[in-house]
Amino acid sequence: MIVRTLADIKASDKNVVSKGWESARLLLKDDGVGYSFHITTIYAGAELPMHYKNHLETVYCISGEGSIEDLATGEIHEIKPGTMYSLNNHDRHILRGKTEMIMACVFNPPVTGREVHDDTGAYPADKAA
Ligand code: 9YT
Repeated sequence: MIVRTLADIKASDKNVVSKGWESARLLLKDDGVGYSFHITTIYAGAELPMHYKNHLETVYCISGEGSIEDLATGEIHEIKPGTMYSLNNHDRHILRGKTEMIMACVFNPPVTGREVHDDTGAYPADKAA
């Protein structure tokens, strides 16, 4: 069994800080459960173009407000506490934080550690997978 606290992860090198967001990675590939689990903070005013072409990501909004734009359709979905979105088609999107948002995120395959987005908005494929 794995038991961890958000406070401990935030104080460790598993808390990754990037432009417009930071993410406490509570479960990673090495934990061996087949996915990674993160609590991500999207900063107020952040505008984040992303395209996880090597991963599937599902996100649940715990607090805050914002939106996600589906770049394939132009559709914009409001995000508020209780909203879930799943990028089941590796969807290209822009995530916008109207306020600070706290999001629970799952990645399949799991991220391995300290990934941040590349120029295309992706994390690299895990070569060892
Ligand atoms: C919600 C989202 O995609 N945020 C970007 C960071 C990502 N969730 C991560 O690496 O934890």
